[in-house]
Amino acid sequence: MSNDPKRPSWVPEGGGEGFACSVMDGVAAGHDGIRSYKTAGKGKKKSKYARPKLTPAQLAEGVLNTDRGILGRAITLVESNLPAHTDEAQDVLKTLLPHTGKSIRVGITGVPGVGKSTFIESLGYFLINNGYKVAVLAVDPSSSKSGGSILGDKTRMERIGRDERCFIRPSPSGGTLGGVARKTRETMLICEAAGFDVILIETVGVGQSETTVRSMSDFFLLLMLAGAGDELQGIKKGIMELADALIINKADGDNKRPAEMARNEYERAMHYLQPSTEGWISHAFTCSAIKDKGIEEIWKVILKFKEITGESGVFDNHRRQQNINWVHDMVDEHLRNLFTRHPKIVETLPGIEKEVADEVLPAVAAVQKLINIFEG
Ligand SMILES: Nc1nc2c(ncn2[C@@H]2O[C@H](COP(=O)(O)OP(=O)(O)OP(=O)(O)O)[C@@H](O)[C@H]2O)c(=O)[nH]1
Ligand SMILES: [Mg+2]
Repeated sequence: MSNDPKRPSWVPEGGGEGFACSVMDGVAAGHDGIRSYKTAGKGKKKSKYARPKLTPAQLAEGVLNTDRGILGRAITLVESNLPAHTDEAQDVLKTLLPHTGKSIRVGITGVPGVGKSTFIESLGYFLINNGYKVAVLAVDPSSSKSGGSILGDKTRMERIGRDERCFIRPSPSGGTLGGVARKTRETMLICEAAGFDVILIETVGVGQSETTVRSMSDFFLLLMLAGAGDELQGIKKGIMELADALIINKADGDNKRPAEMARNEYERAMHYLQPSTEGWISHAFTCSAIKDKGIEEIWKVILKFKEITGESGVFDNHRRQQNINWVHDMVDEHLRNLFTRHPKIVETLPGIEKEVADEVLPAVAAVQKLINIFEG
């Protein structure tokens, strides 16, 4: 062994400077060279790469100037679960609120694989080439488990992914659907304040996220496939009744004719459904997201919707009602959390549940018992 601790074993003794290899001095840090949180800040001066902390006013100003870096930081702040960040995030939002609301918010749903992301990329591409600025968001309550599928889309949405006129934000991972919904809604407001005038929101996974996205969008699109069968597509009448337009995607190649037939069928079926938006009759269309066919027609439908509901006042009323519902939803969620996390409830709930399951205790009496415990 050499006495020189910096000489690797393969360098001959006395190899001197002629060898490019030598072991560098280490840094006081973890195995990856990044200072750990334990050593960080202890007697060392701050890294020159550390970003200066911005005040809520600075963040809001950056968003209003469409500074993409600051836009990302403002969104990260509203996505934070740290209680310390909540007040700051709300300060930012309060400043931005007067600058929000000028976009059209389009929700896009449909079973996995129907082509939502492809459709968003095609519509987004059409829109940026027609002078719009587009923000793409997603609501994926499972993203904390799956890693977020739209994250892959960000690289897949090649035509819009790196364009300045477009901003793509993967679904926040927030645990509960309520948490994800709050974050997406606030992100949407921040994007509007930054000047994005079309917001496209993709639902990921089948389940409750449809109604959540519906509750934050002006126009709700349901994408479907021809010949897949309603049960297979997991489409319930209720979801069709939420839609302002129904689109049969993948109307290309051999699938063109079946898609047209499916469109006719759905068009007939929709006569029997409740309209999703007052004063608007939802229709069925076909498109090929991959071939950019039928996209412009759908955009025209969305503009027509905005015009008609704007004139009748339904558009604004809808948004006002959505804001109110949002408050109620958050109160519900907060109260539910207070209840389910209450130590006495945590302690007694399993026993009471068992009594109800065993039919020893009637459900109503169980509720009364739980509320009495909760109210102490
Ligand atoms: N032939 C054809 N294929 C399409 C069309 N649109 C999407 N696809 C294909 O369908 C597959 C699924 O498309 P995505 O856009 O990822 O579908 P998605 O609905 O976003 O799927 P999830 O995010 O997993 O729910 C991909 O292989 C696309 O290339 C279309 O218009 N025609
Ligand atoms: Mg997708």
